[in-house]
Amino acid sequence: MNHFLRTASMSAITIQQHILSEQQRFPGASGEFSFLLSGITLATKKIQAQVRRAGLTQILGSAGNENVQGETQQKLDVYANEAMIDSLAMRGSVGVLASEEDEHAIVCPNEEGDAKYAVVFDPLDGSSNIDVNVSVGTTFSIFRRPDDACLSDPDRWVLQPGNRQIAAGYVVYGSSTVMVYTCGNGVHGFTLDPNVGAFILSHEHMTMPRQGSYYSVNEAYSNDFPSHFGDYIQHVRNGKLGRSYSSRYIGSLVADFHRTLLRGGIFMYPPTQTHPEGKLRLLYEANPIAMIAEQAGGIATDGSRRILDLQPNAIHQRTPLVVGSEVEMREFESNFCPANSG
Ligand code: P6P
Repeated sequence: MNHFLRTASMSAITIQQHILSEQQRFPGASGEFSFLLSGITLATKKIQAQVRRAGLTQILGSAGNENVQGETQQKLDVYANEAMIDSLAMRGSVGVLASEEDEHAIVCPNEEGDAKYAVVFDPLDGSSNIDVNVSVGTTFSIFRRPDDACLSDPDRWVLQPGNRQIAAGYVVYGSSTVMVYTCGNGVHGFTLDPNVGAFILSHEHMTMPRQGSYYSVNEAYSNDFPSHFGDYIQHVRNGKLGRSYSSRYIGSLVADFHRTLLRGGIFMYPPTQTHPEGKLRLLYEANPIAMIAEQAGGIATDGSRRILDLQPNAIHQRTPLVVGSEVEMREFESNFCPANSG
């Protein structure tokens, strides 16, 4: 094999190279946007290094306190949160951060006053699965500063509807570490090569199958769900969508959604008695997932309204989430959603 062929076969595309090519779509971004995204990739490499060693470094177990959600913070939650903040706060172009682990938005040091972006994230989603070695994930969502927003009112930077995200994505720490992101120009996946320490393009232009063969819901709460959700699940179970389905539920949103993105099907977290507004958080769980889903040809609602059109009023606001393939989602919307089916 001649040199060029050999080189070509080795020329993997790193996420940095891909981000730079995406950068061209943001005139005037002058490299700040790609620098911001590289801050996220750096943080997630640090997080995955700890997730991979959790059982070895006594990092398991709770940090002994609770986060704003009233959930016991795992030490890895704290580490992951600090990794994201440390990697993003000093990027210059970032003015405001909002994290699942912090009650209030974080204003970043910005002497020039020219910060353009806000980043919202869940540093380690599904962390209750850490000690049992089940996949967990990091989610992120990036907004431009609203024209009339200033750093004295940080909430204005992040309380934007998901349709204003300029980029969103997640990292799933599973059998391999995969980052999936979109800048509004399709969905692309990168697998971390631990030998090189780089995210390498492994899934270009990801599209969700029009129909899958999995439904994903915590069936322990079936008696709690509004009846149309249970009716729909029974409809799917009875083969009314033209095929048999399997149930898959990991209890880690990023992992459950990643399977739905790759294999199709439907994921549902309906309202329950414990969480009548839904359990999942709009800003840093539903919104990034919904942007990825729509960019890949899927659909994401709160059971009746498009997730990306919801106007948030609070950073930790919760929402029901129904997300998945076109066939399953249209069937739910047309024949089971009270708002549409009359
Ligand atoms: P349940 C993890 O705590 C999380 O926020 C999501 O990652 C996951 O989809 C959901 O909660 C699981 O909730 O009530 O089924 O355990």
